[in-house]
Amino acid sequence: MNKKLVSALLCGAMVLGTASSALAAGTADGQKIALVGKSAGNAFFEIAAASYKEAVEAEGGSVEVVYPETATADAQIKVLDNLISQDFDAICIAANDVNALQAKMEEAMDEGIKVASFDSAPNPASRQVFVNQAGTVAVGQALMDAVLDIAGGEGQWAILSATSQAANQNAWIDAMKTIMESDEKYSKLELVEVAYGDDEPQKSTDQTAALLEKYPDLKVICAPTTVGIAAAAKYLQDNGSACKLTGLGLPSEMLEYTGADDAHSCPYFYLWDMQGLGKLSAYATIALVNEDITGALDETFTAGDLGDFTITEADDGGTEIVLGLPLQFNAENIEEMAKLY
Ligand code: RAM
Repeated sequence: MNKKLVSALLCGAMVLGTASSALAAGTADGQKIALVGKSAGNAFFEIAAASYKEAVEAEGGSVEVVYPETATADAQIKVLDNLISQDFDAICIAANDVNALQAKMEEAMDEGIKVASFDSAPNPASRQVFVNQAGTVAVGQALMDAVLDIAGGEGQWAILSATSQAANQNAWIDAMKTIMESDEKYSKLELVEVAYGDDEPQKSTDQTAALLEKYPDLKVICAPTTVGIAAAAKYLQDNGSACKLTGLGLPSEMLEYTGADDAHSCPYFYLWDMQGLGKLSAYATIALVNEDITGALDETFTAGDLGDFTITEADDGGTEIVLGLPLQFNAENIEEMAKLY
């Protein structure tokens, strides 16, 4: 069925149904949106989804949050199959693979469903918009400089990633590698391994233990995943390891491990405004459904009280909407930030 028609009918029904009680029109009145995370049980997606839902509902729409059974493309394809057969106006997804979702995403678009993405981008042909929480190079630069600083300018370091196919982690890792090659100041750092904890706490812990065993002189682990960094932080701290940690984490999950002294495994780490990520992704999806934007370069839209955003060029040849800069969390601000997310 033609999704635009359905959406128009739904909008009409909503307006008729609420005309007497609520006269204020929301920009998402009657919109039905599905939000798909990378995997269940990850606080990162729960926090983003809560803000996303709140923003869409405040504008009169509804959101179904769906998680695949595992952090794989196959599991997301099953979810997409199911969603495409229903009457959603839009799907917003954090992709578990850059290319593997393309056929499904194209099928959704052919059905008239708007396709947005956030956090982890499927390739440009698979999406209309991508909300990037922070520029890919900006994240790579922040992490590379943290590794250099924490290692004291030299020595072995390793990456503890999520899944080997994760679009966002792989983009950050590529950015880190390019930055490391680009400046002499990183030349005394040796990246010994990229390990994968699959965004599962136990596997991430096991991978941390294996890295320490394989590389007894390891100075720093960089975990660009909230699940991986929390697992590694606990393992390193519980074992009094001399190896230090940085990466991308949720302040609430890193509170007891963050500090500049030997008692803490992580001197500092990064993330971004999580509530902002949910909200901006929500407004980008709404704008797409309303055809205020199509995802083309230089288009602009208003994301509620976050203000105006412009669609810019992404590193992968597509376009993106960047929320802001990566934020650093350290001994000074961790307590305050842990209250937020
Ligand atoms: C994990 C997920 C997510 C990533 C964060 C930093 O929660 O892999 O995609 O953005 O870490």
